[in-house]
Amino acid sequence: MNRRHEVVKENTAPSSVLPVAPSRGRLRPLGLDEVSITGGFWAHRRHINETATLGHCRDWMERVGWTGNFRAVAEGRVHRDRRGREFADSEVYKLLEAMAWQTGARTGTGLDADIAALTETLAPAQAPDGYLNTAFGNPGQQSRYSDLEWGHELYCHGFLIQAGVAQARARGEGELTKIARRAADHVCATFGRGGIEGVCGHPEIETALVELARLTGEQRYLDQAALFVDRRGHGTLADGEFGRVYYQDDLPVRRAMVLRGHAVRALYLAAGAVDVAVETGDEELLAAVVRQWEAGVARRTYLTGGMGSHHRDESFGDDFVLPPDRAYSETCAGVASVMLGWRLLLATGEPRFADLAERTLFNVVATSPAEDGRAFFYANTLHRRHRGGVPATDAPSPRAESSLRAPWFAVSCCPTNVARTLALLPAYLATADDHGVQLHQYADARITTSLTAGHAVALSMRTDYPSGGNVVVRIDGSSPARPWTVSLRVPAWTAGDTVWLTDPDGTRRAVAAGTAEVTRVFRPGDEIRLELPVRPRWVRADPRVDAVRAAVAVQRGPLVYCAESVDLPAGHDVDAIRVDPSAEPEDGPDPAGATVVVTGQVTAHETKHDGPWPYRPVDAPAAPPAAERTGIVLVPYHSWANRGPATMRVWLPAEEPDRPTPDRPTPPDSTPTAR
Ligand code: FUB
Ligand code: ZN
Repeated sequence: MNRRHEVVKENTAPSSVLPVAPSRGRLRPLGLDEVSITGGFWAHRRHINETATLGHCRDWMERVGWTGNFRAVAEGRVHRDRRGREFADSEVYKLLEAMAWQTGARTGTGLDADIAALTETLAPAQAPDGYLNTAFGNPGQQSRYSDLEWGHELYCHGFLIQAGVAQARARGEGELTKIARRAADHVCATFGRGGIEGVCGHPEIETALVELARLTGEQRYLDQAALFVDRRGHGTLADGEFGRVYYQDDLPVRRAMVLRGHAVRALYLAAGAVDVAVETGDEELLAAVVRQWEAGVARRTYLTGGMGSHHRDESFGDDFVLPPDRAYSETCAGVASVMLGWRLLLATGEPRFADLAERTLFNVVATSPAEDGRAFFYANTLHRRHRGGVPATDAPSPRAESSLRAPWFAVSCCPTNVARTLALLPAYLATADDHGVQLHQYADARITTSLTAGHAVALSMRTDYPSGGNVVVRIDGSSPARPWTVSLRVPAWTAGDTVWLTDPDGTRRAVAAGTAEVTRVFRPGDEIRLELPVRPRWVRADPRVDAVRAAVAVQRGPLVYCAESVDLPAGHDVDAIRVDPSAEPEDGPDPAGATVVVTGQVTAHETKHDGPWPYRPVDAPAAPPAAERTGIVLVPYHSWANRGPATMRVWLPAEEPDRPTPDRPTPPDSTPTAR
């Protein structure tokens, strides 16, 4: 038994508007009625999400026929008229979930009518026994559960259930919740003991059933989720094109050592396994997921937090197989990684889970949507070699095409996943326990909660993060006056720099990466100041990440930066950049963090110097001749491709040590071949 991951505390007084509501854990989540984001980076994106993305998704789903599929079922013509991939129903459910959380955050109350209209559309398609799917089981279609490997029926039911839970938590049980419960009852009746002894090719139902159990208090939903988790890994799914590892059916969850197979599948499964482990007190299962997370993060994760390096099967690569130009890093995998990290953080209280979530939120989730919230990256490459075409605006794009975000995809799982994540984002900022409030992510925000019955606290954060690193936490209220603790995550990216924390009495002390705490009888107006050293820094990869061995990247606070061809002189390209890592990267002109400038060379169209063979003996002279050294502008990775077609790279090749540069000639006694 791993004591470190023991779930120690019963959660007794949760808010009602909780995306994830474990009954036990180290930390108690706060609801969307307890935390609000009031300004800054995320407030802006949440506003765009609410005012543009939600409607955009709803309109596209109508346009491509995915909402119409439900009408086609009700009218008995779905076998003829159905549109979209087998999992298209799930996008309607994810949109409903996003809308529901937005209403829970009290800003999106105008969405109630949209939720009602969409619910009315799908309700008549539900069979009397609760089954609801537009691709299977209706007259003229393949029979129910005849293709567990690829059919996604349980996956779709899972998202339906999550939407129903979101409605219940945000606005109280409504029609959508009732539909979701009927679907869950059907799943339990069909896949429970004595039923079909199978699992879905795409995990998702597990986490949904646990959340429904948490909502309703009904044990059978939890039992069914636990059954699904334990059934996986025993080869009930066919050994298909990508092997059973693709759907994590190669090994039981408890025995697996690392995140593997299809990235989104692996991460949803891991999230569901944590949910089951927490509710059943199964420390072995929790420890197994922590072990997989550790190995996956240490050896299979991009600098951006992105996961999954295989385009072919959207899967994790082997250890250290993280090629930047083939990074798949699907947006949904980023969303799923944040979901998993949140559950692990609640269960264990360890800040490392919030560290990765921060990295992933800023560099994957925030990267996907365009500035106007109406186009999205599906794959999040770290190196784009070709400018690519402009994606169609009147038809869905293939999933990973072009350097530009596309308005919609034939497989459009990512936009709705971004939408629901942004809608529930305030819930990821902070937690509480009997002793205080823990701040995990920094944003302008207001927090009000009760630590114990009768001990209400209120605080607010003001910050320019991530442009700057100053965070001011102000105590707005504490009643009655008694000691409690404010805990602040000190991000792992600060390692090596000094982080300062100033107490309300003005005492300033250095704090280390991890968690910093201030405990006292707070008075309204008390302030705690955290000074995070946000400055551009070079980063290198473990040498086993062969693909970027001779390259460096820039990180500034939690943000990863990239070179984009639109910032280079005409006729130059990102593939012709060589940087000098001995010269520190510097902030560009205001506004803070908008650009970073590094020193290096950019030769004009290096690829034009192609010879007949791309290799040369190491002692042969390098071609082309070195260019003048210059300042090279980098921009935050999340902002790339917002200025038209461009090439881009995160990892920048370092100047070759054996290549003379105009102002730094090779010393006469150097022995380049020995380096
Ligand atoms: O299979 C459903 C979703 O479509 C997956 O999660 C994504 O990777 C995409 O393939
Ligand atoms: Zn996706």
